[in-house]
Amino acid sequence: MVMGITRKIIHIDMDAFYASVEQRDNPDLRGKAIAVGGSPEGRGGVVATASYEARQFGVRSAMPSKKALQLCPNIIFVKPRFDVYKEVSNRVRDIFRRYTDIIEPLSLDEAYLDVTEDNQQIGSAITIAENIRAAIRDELQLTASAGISINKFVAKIASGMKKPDGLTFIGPSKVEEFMDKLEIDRFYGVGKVTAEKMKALGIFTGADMKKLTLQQLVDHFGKVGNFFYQIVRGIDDRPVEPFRETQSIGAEDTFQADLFVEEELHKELERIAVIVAQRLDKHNLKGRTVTLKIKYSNFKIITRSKSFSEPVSDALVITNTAKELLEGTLPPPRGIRLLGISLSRFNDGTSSEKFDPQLKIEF
Ligand code: DCP
Ligand code: MG
Repeated sequence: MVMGITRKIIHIDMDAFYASVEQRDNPDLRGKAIAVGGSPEGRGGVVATASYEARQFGVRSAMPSKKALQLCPNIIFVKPRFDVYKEVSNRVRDIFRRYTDIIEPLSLDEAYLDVTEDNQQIGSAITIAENIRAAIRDELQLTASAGISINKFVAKIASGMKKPDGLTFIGPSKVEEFMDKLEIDRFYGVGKVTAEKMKALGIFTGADMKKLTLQQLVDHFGKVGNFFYQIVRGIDDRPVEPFRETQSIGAEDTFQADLFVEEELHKELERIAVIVAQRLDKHNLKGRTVTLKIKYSNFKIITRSKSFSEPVSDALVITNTAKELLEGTLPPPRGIRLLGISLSRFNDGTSSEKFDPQLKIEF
């Protein structure tokens, strides 16, 4: 692809993925409020995802099952079947491959596709996205939503706009207006803390952000300020990267007040470990190395790691390892502002799909 050409990027995201697969495979669950994951008594565990019927009651991903049960007393909890989701995910990727080889999966249920030049010379990204959605519906009895635009950032947000079973196209001439109106909470990659900081600065939308100079954005937000500067102007040159290897998966949290007490730190680690375990599940990954990150009140950051001979992904193992790593740093020299846990050194079971550079060159 020659730089400068307007790219055609599609982002596809399956609708209520795990829950839809369960409803597809078990007719008794169709039309019903279901949650995949969590425990039936509402004791412990969190919801991986909920059917759209359950979402009407406010049930959401990552919600404790206890809360889900309160919101929706008739909810049915279903045990996840990750091997089935992985298989469906592979079938969806086979469908993508009919149209392009430039596919970047973000998780089992979503991927970017670059169809600037598609394999069938269809030309229209909208037609390709509709064909893909139809194939997923006809061949897999599932629905997916699509976002189409000139870059990854806009395509990804667009795919969420008409969920479920929707398609949203943001054409080249509409991108800047789209970004102007976009609320910063919906910016992909902007977490709660950053969002609060932006609001305190009077930045609520892309248009607000555009009023800041590059220097101001970098001063306030560091390196990512560069990205913000570009993205509000509709510029996102990140390529769709096929076979990009995930290096690490983790989660971290900045606390309202600095923490000192071991019990409190343990509670936070337990919470963060559950999120990490969920993310690993979602990506079907296990890691050999667990890393604990600690940021102190003076912004000094330290990390401590432990490696296992076998890859791990279990929340309890991650929690205990993180606690053990924390132990070695106690008592804290000063208040702890942030804790993070990540896993790396995966064997992701997809190594057979690993990139063969020779395949890429076509003359
Ligand atoms: N998932 C999870 N834990 C989370 C979020 C997601 O285990 N906190 C899993 C279950 C989802 C799948 O990943 O089915 C895909 O995540 P999405 O965020 O795309 O959510 P869904 O596909 O379930 O719903 P949507 O229709 O909103 O895309
Ligand atoms: Mg989805």
